Amino acid sequence: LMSLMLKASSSPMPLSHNIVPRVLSFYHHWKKIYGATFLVWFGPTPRLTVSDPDLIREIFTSRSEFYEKNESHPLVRQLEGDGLLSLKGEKWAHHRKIITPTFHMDNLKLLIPVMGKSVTEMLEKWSEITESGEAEIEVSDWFQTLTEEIITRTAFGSSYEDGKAVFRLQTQQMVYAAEAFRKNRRSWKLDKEIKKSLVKLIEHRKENSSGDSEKCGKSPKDLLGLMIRAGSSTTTTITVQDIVEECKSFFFAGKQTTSNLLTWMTILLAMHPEWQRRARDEVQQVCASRDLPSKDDVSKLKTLSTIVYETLRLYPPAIATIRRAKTDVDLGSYKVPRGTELLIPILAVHHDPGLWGQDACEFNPDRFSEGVARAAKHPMAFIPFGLGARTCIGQNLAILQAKLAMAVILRRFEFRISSSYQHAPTVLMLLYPQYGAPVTVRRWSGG
Ligand code: MNH
Repeated sequence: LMSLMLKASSSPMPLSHNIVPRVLSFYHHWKKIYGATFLVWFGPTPRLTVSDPDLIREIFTSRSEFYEKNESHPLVRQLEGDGLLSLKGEKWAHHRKIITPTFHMDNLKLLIPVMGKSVTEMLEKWSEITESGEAEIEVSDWFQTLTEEIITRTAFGSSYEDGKAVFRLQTQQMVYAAEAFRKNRRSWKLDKEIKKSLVKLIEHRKENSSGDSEKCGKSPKDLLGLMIRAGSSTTTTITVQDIVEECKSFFFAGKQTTSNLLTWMTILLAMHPEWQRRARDEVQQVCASRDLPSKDDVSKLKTLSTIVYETLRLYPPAIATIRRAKTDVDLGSYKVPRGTELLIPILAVHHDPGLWGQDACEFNPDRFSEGVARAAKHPMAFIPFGLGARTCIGQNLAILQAKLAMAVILRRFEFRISSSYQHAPTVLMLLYPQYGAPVTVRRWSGG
């Protein structure tokens, strides 16, 4: 390992803060020697890195019954809660079934006005800032506020105000945890407070739940409502504690991921003005005089879709995921002993020239013009949300949100990358720009 690291660090590539080429150079180096699947000892645990898409398919879908999720680091587990992200077996299946309706497109589309309102409010503030021309803003901060708003709505629906207060605490908890990965007493203390507040919120909603039953068909199904209803039916068992954990899980999984997507998308469009123009032209044409794109408009924004996908390919917020072999199992021609961890290096698969061609590291949304399945040489080469039964439950929400927000932004603003921007994708759980995303915006009013 040491010699590989030295070799990589003395490569002609300038040593930058950009971890992407560094991760990729290790990966390509090992792959050249050992092939697409190789073993790395991760402390005491043998961990197989699997980047062959045929084997990825086995793990995620065709033979997924032989694999399970691994346990997160205790601090991550505390942040993410014992919810969908980390549950296993029957309890996972039970919760997944209850929560799935939250993410049906018919339900999500009811959120469009809410999303539109949040984006519009954000842009009104941008308008004030750019009153006298252009202004530099830190887009990742703005997008976090935006995605927090949406995730709070999808989780808590009519209990939005109380939910917002709890999620504000959870944001603080993440800051504490990130600041002091080892000395995290404050994070544990706050965890108690968050859970206490959630219990109170849930009890309150239960008492007042007659008003938001399924009868009022127009109000979106939120996680909380669905879980409370499931918990009070006679055939299912969901405790208040379970609901608490799912709320935490939701926020953890849904806020930063989507704001990172929006942030990378903005960076890429700021650096590729020709694509920004193409996307804006499309929005103008599709939305015509409608200020807020409708659900149908959103699905017609094809160029914008390819931009979202290409962003997720180059900068997948989750750069890897891990499974563990539940029993001794054959993986392709490998005999994998029980307990082995399998790392699926999403970032590396997304940059593999064998799958994506020699321009694998370049931004070219056109590669998605024939759809996601045909963008690469293998349909399993694009896996920003994982695959199979445990694929991301929030992917439609994330994509809808990203397209809607960007469509509204493009109609009112143009932007370029600030001269103070330093390209440094780095990982702290997720892939994010280490020195932020300063972008210079100015109002756009037709061209
Ligand atoms: Mn999401 C699982 C990435 C947005 C809620 N998410 C996953 C997985 C990936 C992922 C990868 C699968 C992990 C694995 O197989 O080990 N998620 C993303 C990305 C975005 C995202 C890249 C945005 C961009 N996720 C969201 C949003 C929500 C959400 C938004 C919720 C509102 N994700 C989840 C949940 C799971 C998950 C819940 C776990 C699902 C399960 O295991 O049943």
